[in-house]
Amino acid sequence: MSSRAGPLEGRSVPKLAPSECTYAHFRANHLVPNTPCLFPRALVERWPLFSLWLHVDGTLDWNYLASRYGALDIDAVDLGSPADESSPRLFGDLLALWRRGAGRAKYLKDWHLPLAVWREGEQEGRGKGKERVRDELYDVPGVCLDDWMNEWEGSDAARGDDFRFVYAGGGDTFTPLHRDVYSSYSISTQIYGSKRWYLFPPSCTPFLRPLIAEAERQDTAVNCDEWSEAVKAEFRARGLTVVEQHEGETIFIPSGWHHSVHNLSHPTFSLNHNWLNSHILATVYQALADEAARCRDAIDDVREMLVEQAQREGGGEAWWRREWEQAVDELIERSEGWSWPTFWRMTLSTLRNLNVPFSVLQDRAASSRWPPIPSEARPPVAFVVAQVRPLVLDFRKRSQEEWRWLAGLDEVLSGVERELERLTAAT
Ligand SMILES: O=C(O)CCC(=O)C(=O)O
Repeated sequence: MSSRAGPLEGRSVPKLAPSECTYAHFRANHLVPNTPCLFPRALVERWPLFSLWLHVDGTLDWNYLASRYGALDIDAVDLGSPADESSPRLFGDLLALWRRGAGRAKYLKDWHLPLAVWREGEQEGRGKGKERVRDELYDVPGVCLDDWMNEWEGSDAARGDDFRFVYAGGGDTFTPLHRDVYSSYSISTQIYGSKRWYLFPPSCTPFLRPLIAEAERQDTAVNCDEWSEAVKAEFRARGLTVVEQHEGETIFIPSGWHHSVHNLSHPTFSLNHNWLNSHILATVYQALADEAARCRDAIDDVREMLVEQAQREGGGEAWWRREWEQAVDELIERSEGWSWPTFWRMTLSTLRNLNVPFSVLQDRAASSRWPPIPSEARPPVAFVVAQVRPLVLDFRKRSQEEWRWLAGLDEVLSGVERELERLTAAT
C-alpha cells in the first residue's frame, strides 16, 4: 500500500445500507443532488464474476482467469519511470507477470471484457451474448439501468461500442486527475484489491484546470497522491473528499466531478460502467456546446478558406455554411466520439421508449445488448420532458444553426419536438 497519501479526514462519502440500494433512494439522494456514494456488497453480491474470479477464501483464482481470458489480446500501459515498453500482448502473460510479483507498474485500462464476452456468446447464436455476460460476469444494477448512452449505442449495431470496462492494475498504478467522457456518470465495482479515490466537486474545476494544463505542458499528468499536505488541505477546504474503496464496494462518481484513482494492492481488478440520463442532460449538452466552440476556434482558417472559395466559385452562403458545419461536426466527432446528430438521435430514441409498455420493451430487449428499463427505474416522464424541452429550444436558437446545415438533423429535431408534444399530452 502506498504511504504517500495524507490522513483521510475532511468530508466523507456516504456508505449506503443494503436497504438504500434502491433507485428511489439513489435518485433522491445522489442523482438529483449529483453527489457521490459507496454502495455496499449487497448491490452486486449475485454477480457471478465474484465466485468465478475469487476462491471462497477471497484469494484470486489465477488459474481460472488464465484459462478463461488468458488468450485475449490486451493493450496495457506501463507507468514506471522509465517506462518498460515491453508490455505483454496477451492477458495471460500479464497475469503471469503479476503472479510472480512483477509488473507492478502495468495498468490495463478501459478493457472491453464484457463486450468481448458478449461477442463470443453472439457467435454461438443471437441473444446468447447477453446471457453469457449475465452468467459469467455481471448484471447492470437497477440503480443505473436508466442509461441513455448504452441504450442508444447498443441499438446501433454499426457502432458496436459500449462503455463498460475492466480496469486491471499492478500495485503501483493510478489514473490521473480527469473528468469522465461526455460528463457522464460512472460506477466502479471493486472486484479484487482496493483503491483510493480523490473526488472533487465541480466547484473545484476552475482551480484544477491550471494544474492539469501545466501537467500537460510538461507531458505528464496530475497525481494527487503526490500532492503536499498543504495542497490537499487547500482542496479539502474546497470540497475534496478522499475515500478508500474495498472489495465488493461500488463507488458512484457523479457527473462533472474530477477524480484521480490509486490502486492500493497488487493486483487490483474493478468493473466500470459509464452512463448518462435526463438528470445530467443539460450538463452533457453544455459539454458538447463547449467542445463545439473549441473545435470552431481550432479550425477557423477552414471557414475563411470556404468563404473565399464560395466567393471565387459563386457557391453562395448556403454552400460554405453546410461545408463548414460538416467540418466542425467531424472534428467534434473525432475528439469526443460523438456530436450533435448522435446526441439528438439518442434523445429521440429514449423519448420514443418512454411510455411504451414494459412487455414491448422486453421483446425489443431480446435483440439488444441491454436490459429493458422498468418505469420504476426511471424518473417520471414529466421530469424527462422538462429536461429535454429547454435544450431543444436552445438548440434551435443557436446562432450556428447546426440543425439547418447538418444533413438529417432538422428531421431528428422535429422528431424530438413531436415526441415532447406526444408525451406532454399523455401525462
Ligand atoms: O480505476 C481507475 O483507475 C479509473 C476509474 C475511473 O476513472 C472511473 O471509473 O471513472
